[in-house]
Amino acid sequence: MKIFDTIAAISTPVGVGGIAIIRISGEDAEKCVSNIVFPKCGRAISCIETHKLVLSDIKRSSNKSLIDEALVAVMRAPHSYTGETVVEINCHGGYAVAEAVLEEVFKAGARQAEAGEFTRRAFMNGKTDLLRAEATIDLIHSNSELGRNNAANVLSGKLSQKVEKIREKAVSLAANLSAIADFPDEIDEIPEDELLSKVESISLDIDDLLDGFKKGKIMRDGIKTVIAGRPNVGKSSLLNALSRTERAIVTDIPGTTRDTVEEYISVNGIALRLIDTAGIRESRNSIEKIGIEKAKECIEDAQLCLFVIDASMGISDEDLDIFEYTKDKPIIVILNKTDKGMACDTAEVAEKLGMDSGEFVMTATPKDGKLLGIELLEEKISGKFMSGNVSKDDVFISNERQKDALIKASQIARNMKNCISNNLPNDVLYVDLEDLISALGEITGETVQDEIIDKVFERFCVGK
Ligand SMILES: Nc1nc2c(ncn2[C@@H]2O[C@H](COP(=O)(O)OP(=O)(O)OP(=O)(O)O)[C@@H](O)[C@H]2O)c(=O)[nH]1
Ligand SMILES: [Mg+2]
Repeated sequence: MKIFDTIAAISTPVGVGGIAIIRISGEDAEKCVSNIVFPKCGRAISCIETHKLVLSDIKRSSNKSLIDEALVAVMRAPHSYTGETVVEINCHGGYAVAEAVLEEVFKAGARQAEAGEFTRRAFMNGKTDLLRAEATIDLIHSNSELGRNNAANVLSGKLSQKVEKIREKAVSLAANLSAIADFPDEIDEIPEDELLSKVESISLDIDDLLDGFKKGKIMRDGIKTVIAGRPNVGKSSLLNALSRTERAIVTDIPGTTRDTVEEYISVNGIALRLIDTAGIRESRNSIEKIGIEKAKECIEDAQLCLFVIDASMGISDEDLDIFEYTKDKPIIVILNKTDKGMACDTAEVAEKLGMDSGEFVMTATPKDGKLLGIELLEEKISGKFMSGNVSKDDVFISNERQKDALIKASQIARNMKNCISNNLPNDVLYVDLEDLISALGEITGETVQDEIIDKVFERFCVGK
């Protein structure tokens, strides 16, 4: 166990709420509260059972005036989140109480914890690996069911186990090669086909994990989705229908939406950052012009474009001009206002857009009428990004750091296969294998550099 100084922070968000939690971790955690926490049972905090909540008076150290009544728990090392002794004070929420308690804890010698410092200590003390630490922050930030489920699975160690299994295969092969090199007369060489199949198996496992990245990233970060089209085709109505809100203003005046309007929604467990934009057209109005420029910028960095056409008007040259902007994006074409009848047939639209009409979704989103096609649209959106079923137990890598280390490992494995096919000596293979083991160790944090660890914990909030 490494020894650090004692840190403290308010772990709950700032603001009015039922409770606030002050967390203190370090060798002197108990000492830092011994003069301010007075259990109602009359015992000193040092005599309180570990991992048990005790109702206590929290008093100022100077004049023993009462700050609050709180539930306090001591979790003695090494059985705590950080691996150090941790004290948690569950006081009343709000602005003044937690600040007053924290001030007393600082006076007693603790210092303000930095962002993610509690989890960083857990990592340094071997309580968690880097994958699981990242999952902690992903779980806190998750805003969709699939994102939450994946983060929870990673936190439970499922991904670490997968990586560890691949690493074990590589370590075992390295041990074999090393034994052969040390005792060439006693241990037989591994036949080429057997060697190749061992490396192939490692390579397949790595690529299998890499294949899940796209899904994992979408689960974690969601999809930036822009609704685009001509004025008045029903873009804002669509945002409202998908978000089940009246978030965007809907009127029959073309050019109603000027600025972008955003709403976070969940579509079949996937988070969508849904952005409604100004209808694109030639405009002389300076405000509308800015809105139209913003719409074009939004389309440029969107991951999905919902391109809306007013089916009751048919497809126009203006529609086709806007479609040009969306050309390189994953796109779903929506034929809206179908309740008013169709002025075009889908084959004609498909031909003009150069797409398969099976890709279209027909909707009706009248202000006070019946919505149609919204569920189908949701299925189309999720289907576009989540092909195949995702089971509750599946676990995916989800960030660039994990992906980069796996790509490195995958390239080394490919290189090893070439080495074997070209009959290069085992010591060349052994060097590659060491690099591969190190790349896999980077993922779990076993062989990772300090700067990468710093980057991981930068994303954390204070108090976690
Ligand atoms: N009948 C019918 N009316 C619709 C439908 N969708 C939208 N509307 C009406 O069409 C008008 C324009 O709808 P909006 O959602 O504001 O259209 P928009 O594309 O956001 O328009 P701008 O913001 O001006 O670009 C409103 O009067 C809506 O009630 C639909 O499916 N059927
Ligand atoms: Mg609008």
